[in-house]
Amino acid sequence: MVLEALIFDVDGTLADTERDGHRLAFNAAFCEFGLGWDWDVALYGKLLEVTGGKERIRYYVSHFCADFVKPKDFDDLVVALHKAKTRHYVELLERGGIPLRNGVKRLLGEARDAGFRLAIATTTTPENVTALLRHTLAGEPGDWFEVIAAGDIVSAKKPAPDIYFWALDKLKLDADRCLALEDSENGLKASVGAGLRTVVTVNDYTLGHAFPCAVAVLSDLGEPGQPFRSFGAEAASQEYVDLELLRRWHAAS
Ligand code: XBP
Ligand code: MG
Repeated sequence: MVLEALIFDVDGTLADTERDGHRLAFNAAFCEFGLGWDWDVALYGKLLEVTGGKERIRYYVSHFCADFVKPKDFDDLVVALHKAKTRHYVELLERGGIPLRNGVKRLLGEARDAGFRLAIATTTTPENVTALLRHTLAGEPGDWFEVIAAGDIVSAKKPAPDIYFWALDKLKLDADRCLALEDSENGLKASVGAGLRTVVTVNDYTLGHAFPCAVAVLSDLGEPGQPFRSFGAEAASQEYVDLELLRRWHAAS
């Protein structure tokens, strides 16, 4: 089957956004609301088990915040907190706070030039995706990505496959003509659950995750002179991921 489209996760895959991006924005929102909550780097790693910012706040309150007495309007508080968090996060991106990961810009350029169709499937809020892409790629996000599937457009977030099914539906493509790029166990469960062959590029938070069904597990996409490390038997002969390598992995799996 011919490979026609690449579907990218955002957080951890396009850019290392969690530790020094989302985490800081959550903390800034908690501070603004006078809550005295502080998510340090290690705690945030545990909280990442739950995808979605609003869902993560609720998980924190129920599992790590025994003393907190929920106000009657707790649901509204979560929504307001998350809105403030999104504002802080977008401001951080607008200050150029987070670059794309190694090899991402190169591969996106190569794919676009070759006429590949590009899509995004992410749990994060749409404004966050727009801000990241506007500040890291030339032009508008829509010049790069034909479909942007993000946030609450599906109610079941990753590891549920729904966001990938949504993207595939908009692309009007079968899963076997696409390849997904992910960074986490939850992300891989979602993409594989939608029938997608998936390449994983890990980061500090996801290095220890299990990736049983990935077609390749790599440190990053690599660049000429900055080779990726492979955590499987895949293509150690090549130092960076290009379309040719993706086609090969796609055909072999
Ligand atoms: C991303 C997430 C998101 C972000 C925060 O997961 O889990 O929750 O951390 O985004 P994935 P929001 O990379 O698997 O899509 O606060 O905007 O929800
Ligand atoms: Mg991710």
